[in-house]
Amino acid sequence: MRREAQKLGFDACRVTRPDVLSFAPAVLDAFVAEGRHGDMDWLAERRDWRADPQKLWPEVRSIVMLGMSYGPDVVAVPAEAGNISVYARNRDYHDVVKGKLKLLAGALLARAKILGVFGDVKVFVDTAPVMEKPLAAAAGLGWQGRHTNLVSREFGSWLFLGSIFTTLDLPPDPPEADHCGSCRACVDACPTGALDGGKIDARLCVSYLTIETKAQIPRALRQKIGNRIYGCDDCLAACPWNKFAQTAREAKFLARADLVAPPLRELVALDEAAFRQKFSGNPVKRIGHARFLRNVLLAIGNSGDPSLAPLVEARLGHESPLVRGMAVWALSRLLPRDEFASLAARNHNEPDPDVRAEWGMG
Ligand code: B12
Ligand code: SF4
Ligand code: SF4
Repeated sequence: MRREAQKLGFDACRVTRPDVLSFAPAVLDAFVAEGRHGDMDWLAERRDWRADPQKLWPEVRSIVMLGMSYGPDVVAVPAEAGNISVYARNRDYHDVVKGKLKLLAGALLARAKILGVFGDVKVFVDTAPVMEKPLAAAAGLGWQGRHTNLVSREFGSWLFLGSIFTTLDLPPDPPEADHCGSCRACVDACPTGALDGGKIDARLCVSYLTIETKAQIPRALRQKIGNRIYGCDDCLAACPWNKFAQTAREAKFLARADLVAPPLRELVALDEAAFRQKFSGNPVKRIGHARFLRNVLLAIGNSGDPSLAPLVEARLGHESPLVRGMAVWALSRLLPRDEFASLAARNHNEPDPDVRAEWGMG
């Protein structure tokens, strides 16, 4: 199976049992009770399935955990451009990994059949309530670092995870030991202080703020987000184990040239159709045009470039209050105080209370 996995493009393939998450119910409950999941209600729901693969699928006997490297050749992006996180600079990994998981699962069943054993499979890549990181750690793909993601001695922090649940009895592999030692580089690198010793508060994480939340981004965090318009890599990039990482083998994960440092002035001008076309097959499309504009306007507000103000003003009439509100905030940062005040006076009939507050209208 490992040879087949390697041929399909997986970089790591190991097996664990479905009963290895005994600690997970308490951890998940605490995570949700503390509100660390923010508005990701889907994390609070079906916690029993997430914490126990046998509740998700009672027939499961073994779990094959797969890792696929998306090691970048460039991480840093110039401050005047939009920063799309490494994982989202080309094709959506859900599509790429899932296709390969299905092929590998088919090969696994075919091999078993030759030996006279019949089984069943289900494949997941962040498509069901499955705790992929602790399962991967139990299978020995790596360990959960202080940034909470799986770190591998061979691939650093740049591994996508996926799983094959099967009714077949496969011999499990031993787990990997924790190799963080006294390092805290990821915790210190986080721009918003979202990490505390192996735990994350998603509400503070730039990835959550720019990808998951459908709400407005809190004012107190906006400057810290800088030019990040989709996700964040700071904690992953800080990890010393990345020195062993290689550039992704899968061409669909190599960065598209136009997505490495896209100029903010081009992004803010995209209309809905152009947005859909540019991000077709790419993860960014998942947040939709309005939230994308919210993020781009935030980055423009942090750009210090007043020549972008007219493009921002053009968004004051957008139908979404998320966009209008962030446009107001960006203008408050780019325009001289008197110009901003006279613009506010001209927009006195803004209907949304949150956007009125951004104008300082109370
Ligand atoms: C929800 C989610 C998010 C949320 C929350 C992140 C999080 N850490 O949970 C947000 C939107 C913030 C997010 C961001 C990112 N994500 Co995400 N995300 C997920 C998802 C869907 C579920 C994760 C989950 O179960 N969280 C719930 C918490 C409770 O789990 P946990 O962090 O593992 O908690 C453990 C520890 O904190 C610890 N712990 C906590 N409290 C306590 C207390 C005690 C007593 C003990 C012992 C332990 C303990 O134990 C917990 C369980 O093991 C997974 C896919 C999946 N289905 O698993 C992808 C996944 C984790 N994400 C992934 C990626 C790539 C990212 C980003 C890098 C994307 C980006 N560039 O922007 C960032 C990284 C941010 C970060 N530092 O985590 C990858 C990670 C791959 C890897 N190598 O690990 C995954 C696995 C998707 C995939 N299939 O590849 N993500
Ligand atoms: S992804 Fe960014 S904001 Fe989120 S925990 Fe990592 S460094 Fe912090
Ligand atoms: S940066 Fe350091 S603490 Fe964080 S995951 Fe990597 S080795 Fe562990």
